[in-house]
Amino acid sequence: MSTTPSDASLDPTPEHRFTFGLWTVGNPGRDPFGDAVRAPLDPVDTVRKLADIGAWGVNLHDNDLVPFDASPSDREAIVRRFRAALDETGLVVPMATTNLFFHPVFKDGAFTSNDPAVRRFALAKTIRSIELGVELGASTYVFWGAREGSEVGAAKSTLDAFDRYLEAINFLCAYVRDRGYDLRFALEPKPNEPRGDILLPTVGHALAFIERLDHPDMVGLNPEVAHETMAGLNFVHAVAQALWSGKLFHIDLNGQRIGRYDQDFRFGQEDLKEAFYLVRLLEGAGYDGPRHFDAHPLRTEDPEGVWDFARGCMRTYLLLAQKARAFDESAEIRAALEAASVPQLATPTVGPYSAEAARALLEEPVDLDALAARGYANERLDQAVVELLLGG
Ligand code: GLT
Ligand code: MN
Ligand code: MN
Repeated sequence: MSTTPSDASLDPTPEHRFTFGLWTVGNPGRDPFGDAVRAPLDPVDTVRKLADIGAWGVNLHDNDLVPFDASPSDREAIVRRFRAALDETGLVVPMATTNLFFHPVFKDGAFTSNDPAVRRFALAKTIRSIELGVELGASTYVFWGAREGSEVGAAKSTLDAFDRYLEAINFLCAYVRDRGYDLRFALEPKPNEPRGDILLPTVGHALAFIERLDHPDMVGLNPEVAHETMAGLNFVHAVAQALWSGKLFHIDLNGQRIGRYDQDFRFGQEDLKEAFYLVRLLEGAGYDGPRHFDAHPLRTEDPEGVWDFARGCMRTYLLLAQKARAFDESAEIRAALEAASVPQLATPTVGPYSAEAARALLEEPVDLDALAARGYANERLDQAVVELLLGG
């Protein structure tokens, strides 16, 4: 399959549903040890530039657009100007979220701070931010529990914290229903950073939490490559379980090496094979939500490098989608999958329970020696995948 730069199928278009956060391309490169290396971007310029390079949408925290201390009239002027840029370019805002982590007031948590006044403020801030998101057309609202955690075990009753977390999400679900908004919530797990330990650290924890809510149907997941990888977990498995549970409401794509700080690299910068399996899963399962890049340009980049970064995220996704199609069309891969018995897993093992079915199982002759001795040809299959990816 041709992958030359002029290949039109590698040009991002709004149909690909690629989105970036204002905070992603706008990241000035500040880190715990060093200052900003790039000037802040004007959100209106970001919208124009994203539309220009073929993105579909832009996502935001309330304070990416409206400063924390803006007056109501400032807010109105800022939103009007941003809205005009969206109208002018056709860019959409599919997702919005609240910044519940930057201001010092959230140092002990937002929905799970020990101080009820902080918790009430966090809810009020989220309600105002939901209003902003709805005004801009968002249909997904993300909750990343950055500060919902601890460093000192004795400093927080974890059981109480879960009660307060549940109370907050229930209250906000009820608010959205009361207002009649067409908005779903997506929880974004992360194991640590900025807290030493964060509640709902993985996709699995979040899936279990959702089942305890008053309106579990309204709430799903926003898994992020970097976050599951930081926990040492298999991101493709996590996304598959979210999909299988009907809970993949959104996804944060980026790159991450295991065992490091939250790197938020360009999509595909690390572990290309896992990135390939991820794209294949999303495309094959007919996931139709945004392909959101929650990543930062490297701190080494000047303003031009920012857009190399953004174009790179989208191009790598499209290249991997092309490889996923090649995978499905390859006779060699198909034969290797057969040899590994992959298609057989789609066959029910025993079907629904009946006493006869159980009896038949117990009476069934089984050649354990043959089953124990058989191979599953995984070496052949993985090498075929490597060769497909390397173009061999
Ligand atoms: C922050 C974080 C991301 C979250 C964003 C949403 S903010 O950049 O690192 O993973 O998705 O709050
Ligand atoms: Mn994220
Ligand atoms: Mn991250």
